[in-house]
Amino acid sequence: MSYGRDTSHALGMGDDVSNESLANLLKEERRFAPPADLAANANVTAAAYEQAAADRLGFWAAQARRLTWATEPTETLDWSNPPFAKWFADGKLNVAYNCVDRHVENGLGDRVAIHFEGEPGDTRAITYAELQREVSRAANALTELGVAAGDRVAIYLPMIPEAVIAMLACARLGAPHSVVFGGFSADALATRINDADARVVITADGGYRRGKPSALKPAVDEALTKPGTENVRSVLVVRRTGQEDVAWTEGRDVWWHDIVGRQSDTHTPEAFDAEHPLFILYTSGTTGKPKGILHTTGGYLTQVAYTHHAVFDLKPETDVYWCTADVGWVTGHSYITYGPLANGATEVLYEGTPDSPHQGRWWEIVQKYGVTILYTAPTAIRACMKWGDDIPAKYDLSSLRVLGSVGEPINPEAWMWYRKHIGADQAPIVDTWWQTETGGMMLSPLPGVTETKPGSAQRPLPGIAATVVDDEAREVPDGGGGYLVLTEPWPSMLRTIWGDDQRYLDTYWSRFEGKYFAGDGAKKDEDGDIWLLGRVDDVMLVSGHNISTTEVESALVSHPKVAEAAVVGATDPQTTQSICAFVILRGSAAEDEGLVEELRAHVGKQLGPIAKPKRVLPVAELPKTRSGKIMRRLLRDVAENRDLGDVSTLTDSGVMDLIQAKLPSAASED
Ligand code: 6R9
Repeated sequence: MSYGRDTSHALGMGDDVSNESLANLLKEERRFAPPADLAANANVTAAAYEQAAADRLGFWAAQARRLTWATEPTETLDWSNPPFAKWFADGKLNVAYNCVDRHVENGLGDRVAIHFEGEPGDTRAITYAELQREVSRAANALTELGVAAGDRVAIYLPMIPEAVIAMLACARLGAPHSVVFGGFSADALATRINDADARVVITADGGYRRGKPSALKPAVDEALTKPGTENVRSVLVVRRTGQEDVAWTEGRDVWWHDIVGRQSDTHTPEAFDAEHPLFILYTSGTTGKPKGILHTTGGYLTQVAYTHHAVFDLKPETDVYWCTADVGWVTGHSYITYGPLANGATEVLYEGTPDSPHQGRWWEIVQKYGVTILYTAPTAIRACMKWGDDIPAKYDLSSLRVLGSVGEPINPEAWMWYRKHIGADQAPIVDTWWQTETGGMMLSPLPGVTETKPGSAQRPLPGIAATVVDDEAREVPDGGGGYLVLTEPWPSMLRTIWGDDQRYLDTYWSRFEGKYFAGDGAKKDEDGDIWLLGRVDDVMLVSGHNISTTEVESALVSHPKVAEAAVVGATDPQTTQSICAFVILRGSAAEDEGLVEELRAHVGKQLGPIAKPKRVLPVAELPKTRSGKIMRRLLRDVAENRDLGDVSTLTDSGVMDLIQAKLPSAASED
């Protein structure tokens, strides 16, 4: 198993470039204490760290009591066959019952679970009582289609309530779901259907994107012509756009409103073992076939419910929570569907993009519903920065009290913008580090406890054990850099890669013995707070120095003319690799002669001459995944004049044509 190039003096270990840059990032000593009223009423205080440190398993056993169990677990962790964990193994529960029915039984049936805002402006408020009826009907319909516990169901839907309802209906039946992002191609869908051997696909005629209906069903039809998808016997189709030209395969395709509509709205949930599979979610990674990350029920639900309660300080009676993620991303699974609903939250679900029909759409939604907790990704924050401060300023955002970030390291500049222009210089920002594989949040500030620092995910949450190690697995001292590892099992950890235990061992557990290797570079500052530096695979090697993509990108974004940046190392005969930067300029900035030099000089000043990009290319867009992560692999292909590799997980494939078209002129600037 290879982890690419040796990164031994990696990511700042004795490397003057990175140490200097961290000093730069911290030079203003910007720290923000929690607001006093939030701290005084916080769900979780500093005592949680002590309790968890004194008795980690006891701490998680106590968190498991947030759930309603049909059979209470007596065992917490079975780690007798590492790294194959069993949490709460002798307990039994039903996940959908925990997310829906128990709230109705507790007298909260009239509470709104979901405020749905469709892209065209249609709305729907779904109470917990209605959600219970909808989920029951859907579960009855799936049963009629022959779905039984253990059968896999693929879900390929836009961001509409049926996506959440379908997930919960599967969970209710113990049928693991595999949600495939609606932006993925027919090929990507077919690969995932095949790998999970799905029996039913739930889709829609289409969804709305930028004001227009965009068809989904044709991709399902195409996927099902591909080898390995023969076992799909039914396709359940939600009517969302009402397009007239929906192709139909008799005997296989059924309308959701027909079959779900005619079911009974009651359904008795069955309790399943805590280790019963809940879902498979595919992560693409940089090479090889997608990995089907397997999550189970009891431990997963415990950790997502606890972290949603602790990190967002959720007060379900008064808060209105909004996570802008797509349900096809793990963030949508854990922090739209399972965590918030297990906690009885009221949440917003929005179908569209932030700039449709105008660039104030998100802030209009915050104002309309009085959103108090907002959870989004750095890529979206940088896009809003690019559009200008005057846009959010037009709306009343005073309801917001906690702001979250996830998906990438958040550049200090974007963090400060988020705090000032969205959080009124008041709301704490929780920068949450975690992965599809971790299932739930792992590192994050606590909003009522932590003094936050722009750009740092800071500390492992209570009950989580993480650190930074060097190439020899030695924990680095404060001020040192290396690899982020998780040193103890955690309840919402992946259990394996679907159908491939060996790959699970090789990918995550073989690099450092007994430790989970996350694949991210990280650094500890002088206080022991952790700063994420990007994927280890993306680290650049320039004249013998390892340079982190995150640091060069943050330096670029700290220039007033830059809204967003992506850097890659391109093969270079003199220096092994040279840094090639792709930048998106802020609203008013012009792409003039001197700009490229200005930006190179700015990075040189911030990080040292070695980190100066050799090339700087202003572009209109960057290639992104469903979660807004920049696909640096594709940019590397462009920078090295290669044909593009697999683009099937790109949200907008036209972006690459635009970028390639830029290249000849830019290259001649060298
Ligand atoms: C939840 C999610 C996981 C990778 C992870 C890391 C990056 C996520 C981050 C972050 C720095 C944060 N990442 N959150 N990096 N700070 N707060 O994103 O899952 O799509 O599987 O990606 O995302 O590189 O390893 P997933």
